[in-house]
Amino acid sequence: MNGAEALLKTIAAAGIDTCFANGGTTEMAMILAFDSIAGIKPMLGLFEGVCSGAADGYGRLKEKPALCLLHLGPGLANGVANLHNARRARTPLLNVIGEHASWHAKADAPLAMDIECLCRTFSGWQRTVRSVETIAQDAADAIEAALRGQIASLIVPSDHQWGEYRGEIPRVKSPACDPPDRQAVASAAALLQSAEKTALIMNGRALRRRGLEAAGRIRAAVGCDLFCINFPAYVDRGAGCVPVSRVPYFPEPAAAVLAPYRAVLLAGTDEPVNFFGYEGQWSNPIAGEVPKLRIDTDSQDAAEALEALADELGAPGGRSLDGIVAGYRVPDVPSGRLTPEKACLTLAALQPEGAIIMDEGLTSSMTYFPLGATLAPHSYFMLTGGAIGQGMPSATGAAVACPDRPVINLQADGSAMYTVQSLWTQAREGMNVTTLICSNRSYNIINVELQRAGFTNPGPRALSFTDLGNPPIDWPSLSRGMGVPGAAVDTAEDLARELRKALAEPGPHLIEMIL
Ligand SMILES: Cc1ncc(C[n+]2csc(CCOP(=O)(O)OP(=O)(O)O)c2C)c(N)n1
Ligand SMILES: [Mg+2]
Repeated sequence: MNGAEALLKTIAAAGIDTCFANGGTTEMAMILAFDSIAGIKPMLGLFEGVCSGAADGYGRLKEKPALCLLHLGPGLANGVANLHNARRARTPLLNVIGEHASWHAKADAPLAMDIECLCRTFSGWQRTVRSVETIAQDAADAIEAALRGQIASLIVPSDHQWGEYRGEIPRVKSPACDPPDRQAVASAAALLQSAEKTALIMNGRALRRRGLEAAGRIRAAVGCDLFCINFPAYVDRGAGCVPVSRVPYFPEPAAAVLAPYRAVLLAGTDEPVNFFGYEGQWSNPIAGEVPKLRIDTDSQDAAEALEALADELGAPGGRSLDGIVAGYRVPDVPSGRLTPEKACLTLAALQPEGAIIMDEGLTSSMTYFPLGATLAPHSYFMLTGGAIGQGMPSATGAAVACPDRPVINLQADGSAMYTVQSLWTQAREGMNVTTLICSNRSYNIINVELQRAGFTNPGPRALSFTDLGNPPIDWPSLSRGMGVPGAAVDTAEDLARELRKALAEPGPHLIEMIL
C-alpha cells in the first residue's frame, strides 16, 4: 500500500464518504487510490471554489466533514473564499492539498507557493506531512480536528503519497465537547432573572432543533426574546420549531432592534458585529454598557449549554412551549409582475416539507427569512462570511449530504457568476437542486451602499462597476449549456408554474426570475 492509499483508507475508515475534488499531477497518487479504496465517492468540481463551497454545504447539513481535495497553492487559493465562509460557519471540513515532492521544493517550480501561509487564514488545524510513515496518523489527527467544527488542512507532498506505507490504519477518535460551565450557566440564569428585558442571540448548534427547543423553554420561563445573528450558519425552521428573529444587516436597524434590551445573552456566538465600519459609526449594534454574557465557548455544545440553563431556571418543556413554537401558515401564490417580495412569497408558498433552502439572494431575498417561520419544517442556511459565490456550491454539497430532500437555492445573479460551474456538477450527479436566479442584472447591494453613503447620483463610470445588464446574462442558455434545464420568468404565476415543475421532476433545474 502506498501513502496515498493509507491516507484514503484512514479517511474512509473514519466514515468520510464524499470527496469534492479538483486535482492535478501532485494529487495523482491520491486520485488513483480512489479506484482501490472503497467508501469515498469522488465528485469533480470545475473550479476549486465549487469544491470548497460544496464541502461547506455538505458539512453544515450533515454535521460531519467531507473531504475537499485541492491542487497545490494556486488550486487552494481559488478555493479560499469559500473556505473562509466555512470557517465563519464553523463547518467541519477536511481539506487535503497536494504539494510538490519534498525534494523538489527548493527548486521553486512554477506552481510553488507558500501553502502553509494560505492555510493559516482559514484553518483551525493544519500540518504538512513530513514522511510516508506518519501519513495515516496525520490524516487521523486532521479528521479528529475537523470533527471539532473547524477546517483541518493537511498538506501532502507527492513523494510521501507514492512512498511505501507499512504501518497500521489508525482509528479516529470522535472528540467530545467540553461540558457546559456551571458557573456561566448560573450567572446567565441570574442575569435573566434580574434584567427587565433580555435578548438571547444565537448561532451554531443553538439554532438546531435541540438548541431551539431549550431556547423556547428559557423564553417560556423568563420571557426573553430570541434572535439569530445576521449570518447564521444553519437554522431549523418552520411550524413546530421555536422561531427566531434575525438581527438586521445594516447597523442602524440592528441597533434599533436591539436597543430596548437591558441585557443580552449569547449562545454559539460572540457579540454581533456590524458588517462594515461606516464612518462616524460603531462596530457593534449593542451598546457598550449593556451587560452581555456568552454561556458557552467554542469547545462546548451551545445546545447543551442552553439545556443546562433551561434546567437551572426550572423551565419545563412540553405544553409550556405551545404558545412559543410556530404554527403552520403558508402564504398564497401572488400574481402579476415579479418583484423580489413576490419571488420570496412564491417560494414560501410552494417549498415542500423537508426542503433545504440555501439563501444567497442578497438584496432580493431580504423578505424571505421572516416567512420561513410558519412554513412546513425545513432547513435554512446562508452565506456566512460575506465572500459571495457560496450559494451554488453549497447547495450542491447539501444535495449530496441529503439526496432524498429537495434543495432550493435562492441565488443572487452577480454572486452566482462566481461559481456557476456548480451547475455542471449538479447535472453530472443528477442532483435535486432547483436554482432560483434573482436576476436584477446588477450588483444591487453596492448601489444601495452608495446611496446610504450619500452618493445619490453616481456617474456612469461608477455605475459601470455595478451594472450587469449589458449584455444581460442569458441564464437559461448558460444553464442548458452545463446540462441543467433552464427557464426564464417575469411573473409570479409563471414562476409558480416553473417551480412546481422543477420540484416534481428529478434532477437539477434553473429558473431565472427577471426582477
Ligand atoms: C468574494 C467577494 N468578492 C466581492 C465582494 C463584494 N461584493 C459584495 S456584494 C457584491 C455584488 C452582489 O451582487 P448580486 O449577487 O447580484 O446581489 P444583489 O446585490 O444584486 O442582490 C459584491 C461584488 C464580496 N463580498 N465577496
Ligand atoms: Mg444582482
